[in-house]
Amino acid sequence: HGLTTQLPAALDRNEFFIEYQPLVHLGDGSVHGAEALVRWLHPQHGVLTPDRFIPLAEHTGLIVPLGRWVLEQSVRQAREWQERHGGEAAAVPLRINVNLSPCQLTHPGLVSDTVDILERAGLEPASLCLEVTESALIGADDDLLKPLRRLSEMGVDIALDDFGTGYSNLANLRRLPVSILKLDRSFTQGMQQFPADPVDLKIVEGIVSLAHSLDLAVTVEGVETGAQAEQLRILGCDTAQGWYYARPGPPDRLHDLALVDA
Ligand code: G
Ligand code: G
Ligand code: MN
Ligand code: NA
Repeated sequence: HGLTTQLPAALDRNEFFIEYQPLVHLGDGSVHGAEALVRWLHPQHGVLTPDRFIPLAEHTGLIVPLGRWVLEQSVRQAREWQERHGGEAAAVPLRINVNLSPCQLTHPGLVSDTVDILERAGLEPASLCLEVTESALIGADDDLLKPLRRLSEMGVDIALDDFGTGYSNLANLRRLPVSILKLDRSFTQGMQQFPADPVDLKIVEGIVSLAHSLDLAVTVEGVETGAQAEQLRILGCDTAQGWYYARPGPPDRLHDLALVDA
């Protein structure tokens, strides 16, 4: 594959960049933080989204240095937002969510790299959330969970991404070092009409109630309309992300959004 062989040079030449999509509190719409989403500005093909190259990077192992680069950029960006907002003086510092591939989980440098990156940027661990897909943790043994547990003990939040699309048994949640469920976009799609499909409502209601009883916060993805936001808010979801609030964009846009409701 052409793109696969071009990946290492692309990292050297700085062809990757990060867009940030805001996460908001469903209660009042205020900005909570942002998710970092990597893109590749390819010299011939233009902007490529992660579905085009993350699987290739995972296959070749380049995801480890690429993921470290994404983490470092995003953590520095979060620190910069916080400083422009008054740093630790801000009531609630803006947070940053970064996606982790399964290969990064098994890489022995994960914990030390993360600690290093946070320290060098001067960002509190509690301002970082690492997103791991539900499928990456299905059947995870203790060796796989150990680094996540260490990060969680340091104060880093771990979110279970695309929740509801895997086959994980809900009782299994208790043994995962996870503090946030990111409800998959497919559930949000079921809230498109008002009132929403009663079965979808029951399912989301059940997930939210289980999550809260286990002290997990619930983030919803793919919110595209006000009706979806309102129904998910009534169901007790905590934070949301989607085109209704903002598409992924450059870092300064998040700063502007956060200032508007500050
Ligand atoms: O909006 P977008 O097409 O960027 O996101 C597609 C998917 O790519 C997301 O679901 C996300 O999980 C994944 N993704 C985006 N950025 C990264 C990244 O830096 N690392 C990894 N591993 N996955 C990412
Ligand atoms: O990590 P994850 O796969 O959840 O990344 C989020 C993905 O969802 C990205 O590809 C992002 O561009 C996309 N996305 C974000 N908001 C919306 C939305 O409101 N609707 C849809 N259809 N996709 C969205
Ligand atoms: Mn994600
Ligand atoms: Na997701």
